[in-house]
Amino acid sequence: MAKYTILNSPAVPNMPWQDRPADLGDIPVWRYTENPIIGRNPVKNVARIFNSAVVPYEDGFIGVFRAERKDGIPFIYLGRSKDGIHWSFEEDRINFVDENGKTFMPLYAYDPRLVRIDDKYYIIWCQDAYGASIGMAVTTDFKTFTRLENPFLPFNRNAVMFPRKIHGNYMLLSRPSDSGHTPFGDIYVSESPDLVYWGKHRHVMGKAPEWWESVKIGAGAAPIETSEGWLLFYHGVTGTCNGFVYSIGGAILDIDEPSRVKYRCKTFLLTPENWYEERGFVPNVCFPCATIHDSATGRIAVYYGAADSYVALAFTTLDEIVDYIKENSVTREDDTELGRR
Ligand code: BMA
Repeated sequence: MAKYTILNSPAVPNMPWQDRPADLGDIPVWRYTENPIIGRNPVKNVARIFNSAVVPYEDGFIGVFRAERKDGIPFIYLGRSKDGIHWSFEEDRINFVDENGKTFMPLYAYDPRLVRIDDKYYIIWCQDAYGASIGMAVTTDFKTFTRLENPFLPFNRNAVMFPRKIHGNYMLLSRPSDSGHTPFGDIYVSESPDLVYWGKHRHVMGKAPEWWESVKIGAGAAPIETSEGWLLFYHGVTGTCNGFVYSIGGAILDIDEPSRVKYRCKTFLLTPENWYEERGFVPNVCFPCATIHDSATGRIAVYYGAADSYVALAFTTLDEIVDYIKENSVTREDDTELGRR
């Protein structure tokens, strides 16, 4: 019998999956043995795909992919897959349009997240808005992608939408930043009745004294609604003499007031260890952007960018990850308070 349950989310019996290896030891997340699932030069004119997001769609999966083109500029490409592991990509970047159907492209677009709310799919990414900030678009058919108003002023990154409204409002996590490689950063949540006006900004959680997340943190995958609260996979960054190291962390947020952190794992869940995480365009990066999860079994697949060069996959189950986060949890006042000052 499962201890915990995934709420308001379908069964996805065809999701990618491998069982926990017998010799894994005290580690709550295990890598797909055939990682990386997307290698170099995956599409014409694209050098690398990484930091990308996927959802179940029709009888398979669909995703929005950060594609670094051969001129070095990132855009978002659409990909489709039957099994969530082998992906085929459209040859051209997604053509975003404005409310009149006219092409309206950002100067660049990266780190997309993808979330379904009712029958609409929202793409949220980082782009230029006279400085690095957040772009958003909506689609119902993955053919027409209509831009929405940019939710925030610059500078901001790592915006991640909740998969349902809370207090009747859409909820968006984000990480206010600077225009460069940002040496600071906490996660905030903002709400909107209409996806145009955003407010009620609350602090969710900050960088922590634990060294692996002592420089900055940022939301990763869209939160998973569970019987224990919103399960959030995020990234935590430490600084070394050779630059930043990005690891995957886990927290559980209050279901009605997600600015309150119920549990926060003091250890990372996954940190760069394998060649595709340690070696690449930017070494030592594990950057989660999506999960696929099956409410029937509690299985969770985490999609993460590796070394700004590849897409990789790791697995866990709801029971294992929630117990691990709880057993290793430390929360401080700025985590558990409402986040309003
Ligand atoms: C962050 C973002 C990510 C990237 C990471 C490591 O600032 O730009 O896209 O994966 O740096 O380079």
